[in-house]
Amino acid sequence: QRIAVFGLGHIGLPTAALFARAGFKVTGVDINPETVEKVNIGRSPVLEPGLDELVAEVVGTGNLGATMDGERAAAESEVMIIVVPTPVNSENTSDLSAVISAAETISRGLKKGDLVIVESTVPPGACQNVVLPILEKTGLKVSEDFGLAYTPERALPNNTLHEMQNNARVIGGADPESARRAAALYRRITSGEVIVVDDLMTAEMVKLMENTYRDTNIALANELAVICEALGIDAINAIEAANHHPRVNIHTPGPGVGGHCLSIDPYFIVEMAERKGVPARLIRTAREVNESMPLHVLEIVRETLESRGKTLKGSNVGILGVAYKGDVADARETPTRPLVAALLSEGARVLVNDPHVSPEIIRGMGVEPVSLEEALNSDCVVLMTDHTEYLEITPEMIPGGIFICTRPVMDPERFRTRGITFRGVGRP
Ligand code: SAJ
Repeated sequence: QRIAVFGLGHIGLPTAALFARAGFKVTGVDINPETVEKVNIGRSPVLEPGLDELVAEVVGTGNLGATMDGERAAAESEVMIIVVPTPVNSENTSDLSAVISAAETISRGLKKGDLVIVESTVPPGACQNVVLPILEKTGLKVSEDFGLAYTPERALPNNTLHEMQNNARVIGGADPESARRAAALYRRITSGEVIVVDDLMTAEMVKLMENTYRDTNIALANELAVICEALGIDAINAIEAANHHPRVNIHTPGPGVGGHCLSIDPYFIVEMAERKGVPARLIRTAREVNESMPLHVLEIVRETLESRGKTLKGSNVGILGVAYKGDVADARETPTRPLVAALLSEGARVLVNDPHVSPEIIRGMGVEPVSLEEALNSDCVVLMTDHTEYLEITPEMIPGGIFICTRPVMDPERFRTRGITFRGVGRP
């Protein structure tokens, strides 16, 4: 069986490489010529542990190749997998243009007996109402002539290869045969449980429910943290104690929720709910709470500087971390971006450091990247990302005497006993 994977990003490339290692002939399709070129010389354009080695191996055996010619790849394959990005636009509604364009390309190579699988995160109903009509424009009929299935990827960035091979996988089909074929295929790359759900839309919803569960629970933790700050309670210690309850798992407060998934997927549910006249109040409010967190950090910085007789305007503020979470290079939807923008508009001098994120991305925020030492040498140091490198920071490394640690990764007492003003999200 030949497989064509449309989209060679964070999820598509590891998926293609794992199928290639399982013995399939896989063609990776991407619209970016640099991505195609890099994969074809056996290198991974995506930073992900183990992926470079795996791509080298399967390109070496000839089981994986990349191309920009999607129509031909579709014509030469029996299985086509769509793994392209689905961002939200400025009105927080889904932008399915990449999925539509991949489906159109596939339709030009679609044949009787083919199976089309969508992995991209989409609003419920998109496979049935957006992808299927494009494929059926060919005159071929789903279930009779070709199969269609949806299976969301749930691997965690930085642990993608391990999770892809071990996580449970949810599959929904346009019909039982489509689901069965897709399930048989994924059993070749994962030892996790393969769960076939009622239909395409159920599988689409499962993915969105998972990320909405996380986002909403993080919002609860963030709201509790802000309330605790006002009451003079250390929220981190309180949450730790509450989580000893056997049925309680309060999430970790922080500077906001970044990344391409948790901060976007809830909007797909909101969009479809509101179209049906259901308000999705809680989910929308959770987004608002999480999106307000960078400005809450700004207020902590302002208050702390003022308590030391300084103002935001004219102060040097060192920012540690641009990535949306520790030890990744990904800065999509990072809470650091709105914080930096707000600090700049308040007239602060902002010194941004991140050992993982590329200097171009930092320049895109309107600041020059600086060394860790320079960032630490500020009036106020704000830790935004829990990169391993930052865990080595000691009180002596903060000459300005103010440390705002927005992640619960440092012991406040260690800094306070050395005369440092230590604050953070949930730390009064
Ligand atoms: N965060 C908190 N508090 C927490 C947990 C996370 O503030 O208690 C923040 C993180 O710092 C980060 C953001 O939330 O900014 C998201 O981080 P994450 O590590 O929870 O998730 P992602 O976006 O890297 O990956 C998620 C995963 N989904 C779930 O855990 C439900 C992953 O399994 C999915 O495959 C991925 O989204 C995706 O592609 O949807």
